Amino acid sequence: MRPRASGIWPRDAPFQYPKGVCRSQDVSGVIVSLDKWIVLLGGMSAVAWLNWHFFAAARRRVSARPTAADVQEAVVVVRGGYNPSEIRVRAGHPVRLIFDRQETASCSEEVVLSAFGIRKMLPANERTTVEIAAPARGRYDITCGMSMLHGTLVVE
Ligand SMILES: [Cu+2]
Repeated sequence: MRPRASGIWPRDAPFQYPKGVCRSQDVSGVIVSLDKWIVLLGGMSAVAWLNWHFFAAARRRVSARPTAADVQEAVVVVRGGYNPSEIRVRAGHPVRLIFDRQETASCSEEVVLSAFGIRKMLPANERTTVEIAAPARGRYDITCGMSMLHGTLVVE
């Protein structure tokens, strides 16, 4: 029989773990925590992926390929921006930029390379070629007519 009224464990006291028992061994608690971790990690990777998709991927750069005629050619997809947004070419050699406009949004209907005096309409869902004879070294802006979309032609 249990000793009564010892004063150590009054009947009305709330339940307490005996000393020395680690509460983290409570299995149901661990399972709930794991669930929360999975949800949290899933959410975090979704956010990370979105950031990568919209920011890092949008900043992809590319070097123009020289063709047989020594023309450095690059295709730039125009859809909510310029992709790649940075095109690298060698100075002193002709450059051909092929703008592949895959949208009808009016913002991108015109492309401007002001440093070369180029301003050209890009018909929707068509490829439009812009040629630059022999650019000098430098970084040149590629923008839409309203200067909202931005790309860079890097000549080195
Ligand atoms: Cu625009």
